Amino acid sequence: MDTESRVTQALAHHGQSHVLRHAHTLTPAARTTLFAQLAEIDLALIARLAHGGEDAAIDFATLKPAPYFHLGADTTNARAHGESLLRAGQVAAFTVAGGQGTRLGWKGPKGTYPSTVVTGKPLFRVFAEQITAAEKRWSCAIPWYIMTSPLNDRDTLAFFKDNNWFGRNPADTFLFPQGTMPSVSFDGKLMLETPSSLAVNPDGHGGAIRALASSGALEDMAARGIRHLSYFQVDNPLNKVVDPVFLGLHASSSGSSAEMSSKMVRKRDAEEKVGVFCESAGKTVVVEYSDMPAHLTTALDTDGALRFCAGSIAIHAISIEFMMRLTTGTGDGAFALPFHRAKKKVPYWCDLQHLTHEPNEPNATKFEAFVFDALALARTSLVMEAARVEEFAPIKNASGNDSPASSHQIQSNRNANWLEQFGVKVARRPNGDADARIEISAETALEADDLADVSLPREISAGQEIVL
Ligand code: UD2
Repeated sequence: MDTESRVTQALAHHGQSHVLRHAHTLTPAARTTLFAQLAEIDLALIARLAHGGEDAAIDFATLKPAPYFHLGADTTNARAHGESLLRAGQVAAFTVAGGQGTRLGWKGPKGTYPSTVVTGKPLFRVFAEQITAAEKRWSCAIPWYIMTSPLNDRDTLAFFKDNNWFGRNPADTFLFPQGTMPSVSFDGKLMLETPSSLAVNPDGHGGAIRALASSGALEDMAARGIRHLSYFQVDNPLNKVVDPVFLGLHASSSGSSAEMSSKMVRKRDAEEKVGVFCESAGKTVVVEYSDMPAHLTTALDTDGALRFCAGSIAIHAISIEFMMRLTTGTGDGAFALPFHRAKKKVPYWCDLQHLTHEPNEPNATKFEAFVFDALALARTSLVMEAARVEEFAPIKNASGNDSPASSHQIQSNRNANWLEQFGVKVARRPNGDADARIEISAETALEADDLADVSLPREISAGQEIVL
C-alpha cells in the first residue's frame, strides 16, 4: 500500500480524517509534505494521550523530600575528581534551547536574547565564553551540544554563523533539532495550522534523550571519549557550563557513579514556579510545581522552613552510558519519556477566513516530555544544593520574577559578592542588593578566586556601571 492510502486509512481508523479536508486543493508538492508529516505520527499514541497524559502516578500520601548534598559540606575531593574528568576530556556541555520562549515575548531563539547587565551579551555568547575559558583552565576540549527545535533551528544556526561561532571551532559545536508532537483540540482532534501542515509543538526537553540518540550526537560523544554531559537550560546566564564539584560528586571517585544528578536551590517561597525534588517509592523524582498538591507546597517543617524546599534549577549531570542504555535497542532512537499534557494557545487554520487564527484563550492540548522524568529510570542519582545567587538568574518573563530586570540584579549581586571577597567596597541598597551594574566576563573570572590575579577598583559607587 502506498503512503497516501496507508495514512488515509489510519486517519479514518482513528477518527482524524478531517485533516485531509483541504488535501484535494493542494499542489502535488504540498500534498506530499502533508502526507509525509502525517505518516510520522503515532496516531494510537495521540489517541491514548488525548484521553489522559502519561504522568507517573505519585502517591502524595507517602511523598518525602529528597535527600541532598548540602551547601557548605567539604567538596575538596569532589572538586579534584571533577577537575580530573575535565582534564581527561570526558565532559561535554549540553544546552536545551528548543523552547518557544513565548512568555518573554522575544522574537527569535531564546539563546539570542541580550542577557548580561552592561554589555547585553546574548545567552549563547555567555555560555560560549565560559566554555572557552573552561577549556583553557583545564587544558581540554569541551564539545558543546545544543538542542534546537524545527521552529528555531535555522535561526539558531544563522546566529552562530553570524557570530563566527563565538571564536570557537565549529566542529566542536553540534546543533540538532528535537522532535515535535502534534497539538490536539480539547476533543482530541489533530489541528491544521495551514491547509498543508499540522499544528505541532516541540516535544519538550524530555525529547532530548531521543534526539541526542537519533541525531548522532551520542555516537559523536562516544567517539570523542565523553563520559558525562553537563546539561543546562538556555535561559540562565549564571549557569556554570561545567562545574567540577558537581561533576566530581556525580561521578564519584569511589566508583559508584550516579547515572543522573541534579542541582537544587532552596525555594524562594512556596509559590516559586520550580519543580521540587522529592522521594517517591525509593526514587528521587521531580514533581513539577503545577502537579504538587497545595498542602504539600506550603507544608512547613518544625523549624518553620518549607518542607519541600529543594527547587529544581534544571541543571543535571548525565552519564553517556545511561543514555546509551535508555536508547539502545529501542529502534532508531525511539525511546521516549512519558508525555505530560498542558492547555495552551495554538494557532489553527480557519476555513472561513482563509488564514491562520491566533486564539486569545487556550484552545488545545500540547504534549511535552520532561527530562527530569529520566531520574526515575536512573539506577543511582544525586541532588546537590547550590547557592541561588551564584547560579540561578533565569530570564523567562518580560517583567517581575525571572525577568531581565531580576536577572540583572542577581548577576550584579553575585559579582558584588565576588569583588567584596577581594576587598572592593561595593555600594548596596538597604535590602542588600548591589546598587551598581556589575558585569564580569568568563575570560576575566570563571569563579570568584580567579579575581585574585585581576587588577580591581577599590570601590564601586552607587549607580556605577562596570565591566571586568
Ligand atoms: C523549568 C522547569 C521548572 C524549573 C525551571 C527552572 C519544566 C517543566 N519545568 O520551567 O521545574 O526547573 O525550569 O528554571 O521543565 N525546552 C526545549 N524544548 C522544549 C521545551 C523546552 O529545549 O520542547 C527548553 C527551553 O528552551 C528552556 C528549558 O527547556 O531552555 C525550559 O523550558 P520551559 O521554559 O518550558 O520551563 P520552565 O521555565 O517553565
